[in-house]
Amino acid sequence: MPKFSKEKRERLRALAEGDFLTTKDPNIAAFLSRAVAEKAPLFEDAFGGQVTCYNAPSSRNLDEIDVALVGVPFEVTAPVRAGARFGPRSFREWAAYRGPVHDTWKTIPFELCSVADYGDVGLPSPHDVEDVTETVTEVFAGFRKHGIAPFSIGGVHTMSYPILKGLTGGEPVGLVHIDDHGDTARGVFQGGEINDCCVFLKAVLDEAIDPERTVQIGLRGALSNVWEFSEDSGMRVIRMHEVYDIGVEGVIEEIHRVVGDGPFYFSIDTDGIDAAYLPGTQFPEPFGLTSREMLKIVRCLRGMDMIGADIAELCPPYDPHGISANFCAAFGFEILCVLAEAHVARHGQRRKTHWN
Ligand SMILES: [Mn+2]
Repeated sequence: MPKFSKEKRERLRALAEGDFLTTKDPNIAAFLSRAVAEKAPLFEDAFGGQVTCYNAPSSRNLDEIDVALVGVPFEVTAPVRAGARFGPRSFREWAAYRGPVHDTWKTIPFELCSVADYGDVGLPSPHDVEDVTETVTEVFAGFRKHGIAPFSIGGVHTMSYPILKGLTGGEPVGLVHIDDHGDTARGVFQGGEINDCCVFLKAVLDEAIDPERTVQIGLRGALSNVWEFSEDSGMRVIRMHEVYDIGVEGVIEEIHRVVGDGPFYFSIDTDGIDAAYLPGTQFPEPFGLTSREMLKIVRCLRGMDMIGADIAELCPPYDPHGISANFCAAFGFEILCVLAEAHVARHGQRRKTHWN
């Protein structure tokens, strides 16, 4: 083979000039030089130092936060496998490798909003379900008061009830809910009034969510018969067998039709995802959504008025290789981008994240 021509060699060498963070995208370049100047721990020291969600700065000053990344180590009421209390810790570890720029949209949440890792909600009586519920409600009522959009990592799904109660203050919002279970069971379960199976029934009765602006996606398997309240109250329930029939495009159409332009919350139970993609969950089920279907669903929420989100039931003791936490962290970055864009659209202004 002949050697490259002089012209070709020079062109290729010119393209290779610059350093590791060089980019011709002016927005990304501006962000990166600011991040370097502020010593943001985004690209270095991935295996040491302080670990925060997406390397966001730590803060509990509610006046200076637009989007809060919050751990909720809520374990009491776990019906099957134990260990969801370690979810936030595992999530943070994997989230350190995700972001800061969306690979397709080029969204940089840190340029849009003041994003902070709030840390974990402190639970002084972690085995007392009423105390835990009250504590979580109060923290999220504080976020509401300050116009903060929270993205929470559980913890069992029971947490979404006090989160919604505090965050909405009884002004109902829509809900996009991905789950193997409907979480709308009536009555007492395993001896508890507040339990992992009645989360969204209680949220409806507290007027935190409007069932007629709610879509539940992925229901299947065990306990399928106990979610009658969902359909009876007017929720759009897309059971897994219907997802097979209408495809993810059909699911997306239904989300847009039912939730519309108004404010809504996004809640993901990790057991909604097929156990092959996400084994580390409190009660795994086969025949669920694939990781690619999940990606299409979260990306369809862009431009909608998402006021908060959570990922529940990540269970690290059953996730020895980090597959599940890695999924949650990558999926969570998609959520963070949607939340940051929605926050800017709602408030009509931007506020950058600063590391110093
Ligand atoms: Mn659930």
